[in-house]
Amino acid sequence: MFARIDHIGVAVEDLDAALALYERDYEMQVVHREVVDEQGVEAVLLDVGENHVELLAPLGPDTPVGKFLAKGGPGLHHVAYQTADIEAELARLKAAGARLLDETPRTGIRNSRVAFVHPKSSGGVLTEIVQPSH
Ligand code: CMX
Repeated sequence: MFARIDHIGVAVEDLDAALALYERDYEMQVVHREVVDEQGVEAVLLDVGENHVELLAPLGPDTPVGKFLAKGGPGLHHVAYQTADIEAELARLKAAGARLLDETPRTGIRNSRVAFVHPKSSGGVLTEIVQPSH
């Protein structure tokens, strides 16, 4: 079962320009910034209560976020749900017919374990399952 929304991922062209909106105008606090090579992004996490907004800038055009920006420009990229047992979630979703982009978890931000479900099998919403490292 999903415990809660972990974060909402937002694709941006320029992290520092995006921070002018999220940090200065929305007054959200930056809690983490990291280059996640395995996902082809530089990401910034901002606190919103117990959840986060994750700003995502691509490391290059031939990355998931780079292609997304080229196709439609900046905007909502994915929703991430948190779980304490990602293998169990993936097995359950696979049995339910979900199109898993990752059959086994990959390394995500802050050393979390993550896996994605294709938007075509989740109502048009790219969906991430996250198991935090702690
Ligand atoms: N949300 C909703 N729909 C999306 C989407 C998104 N983020 N990205 C692509 N799509 C849609 C496209 O618009 C396209 O739809 P149409 O066929 O109707 O035009 C379709 O999905 C394309 O699917 P595809 O050809 O299988 O794949 P793409 O090469 O466009 O890649 C995806 C899309 C989701 C498979 C790829 O981005 C992926 O593997 N994502 C998972 C990893 C990821 O996104 N990492 C970055 C975030 C990392 C992090 O959070 O740390």
